[in-house]
Amino acid sequence: MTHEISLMLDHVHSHILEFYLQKVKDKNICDFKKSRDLCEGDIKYILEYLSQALNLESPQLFEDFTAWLIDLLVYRNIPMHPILKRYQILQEGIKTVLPEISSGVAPCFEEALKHGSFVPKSTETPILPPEDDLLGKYIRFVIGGNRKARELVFKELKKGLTIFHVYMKIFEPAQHLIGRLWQINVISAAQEHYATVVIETIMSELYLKIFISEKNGLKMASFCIGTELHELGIRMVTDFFEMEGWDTSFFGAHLTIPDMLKTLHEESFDLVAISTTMIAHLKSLQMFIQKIREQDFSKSMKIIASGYPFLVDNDLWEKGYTDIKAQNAQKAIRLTNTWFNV
Ligand code: B12
Repeated sequence: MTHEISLMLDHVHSHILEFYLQKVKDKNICDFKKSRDLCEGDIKYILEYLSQALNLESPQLFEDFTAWLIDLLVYRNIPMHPILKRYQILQEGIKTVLPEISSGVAPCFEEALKHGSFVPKSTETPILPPEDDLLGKYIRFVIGGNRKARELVFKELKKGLTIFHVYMKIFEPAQHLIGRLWQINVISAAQEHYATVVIETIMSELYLKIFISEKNGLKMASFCIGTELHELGIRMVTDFFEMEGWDTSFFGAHLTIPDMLKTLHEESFDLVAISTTMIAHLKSLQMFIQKIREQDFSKSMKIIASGYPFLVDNDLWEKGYTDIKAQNAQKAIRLTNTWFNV
């Protein structure tokens, strides 16, 4: 039902936007002349997330987005009042342009406004792990732009630390913490980018250790969906499959659906793994999976999808996304190996 509401909302998107901009101008909510584009951009963004949440009947997705947005703005000293106002005008706009969907949309706004999501989750700077801890050292080097981050990882690998440990106990928590520090305006986007590049470099160097496992005869392809740029997670998942004996191909981000289908068509993969971090890409993910399922070549192929939105709403797996419900690489490997009798 809310899937139809999402389609209707998309259809009248430009009218709601017009209503919104007019109201903002009339009520002089922001310096409209100066910030028209910003205003338009923001509201398009909000509408996109609202539509994604409606499409999947998942108000939690909109609530999660709202909480994230509030944190982001508050830490940049942008007061919360105009944001609240924006949501109100948006609701008013939907009611005016398409009154028949207004009650269907309401639960999303209600969910977003309850749980105190209009209050930042925490106003404290997250505490870095202790300085003498491996993760603590690594993260300090990375934030400081210090090349010792790479050295540290290789020294520990030499001492016997596993790639699994490096990925899951250093890289993943460090990246999540770095993301939070960027969100609350403690570190810059450039520092965040540097952290990613450090990991990408190390991961490439590790290929010599990863691509040596005995093969089990199964092939896996992995992608990020659409314009999703968060590649590291699915790249790590792919490496774990490779180390488990799968013959893997990591295709990364920014391929169109026809390109991805062509790739799957050309080689016979047993498994396709797809990742999305941004809630905004869930519709593309749904479309891609639907297209794969329509192809003859997919009859014997298994599909797994995961990433951040699946952790926000655990029910997403049941909404036609995936053959195997696995939120992490280990579970995905265990379940697919069982499925293929490995
Ligand atoms: C690095 C980073 C980037 C890099 C990505 C570079 C790259 N090559 O990957 C760049 C700079 C491109 C980027 C851009 C953006 N980012 Co960013 N980014 C991050 C950051 C800091 C780290 C991501 C990462 O490397 N994670 C490490 C991996 C190992 O963890 P993971 O992704 O969770 O993956 C694990 C699991 O989820 C799981 N998994 C994932 N996929 C799959 C699939 C399958 C099948 C399975 C089984 C498991 C699985 O397994 C993985 C391993 O355990 C995160 C912070 C965070 N909390 O994630 C923000 C973050 C994700 N980004 C964010 C934002 C907002 C953006 C931008 C919109 C910023 C902007 N203003 O432009 C853009 C959007 C780009 C886009 N269109 O996708 C927000 C998202 C907030 C939200 N709730 O929507 C975050 C959370 C930062 C924050 N705290 O605000 N980002």
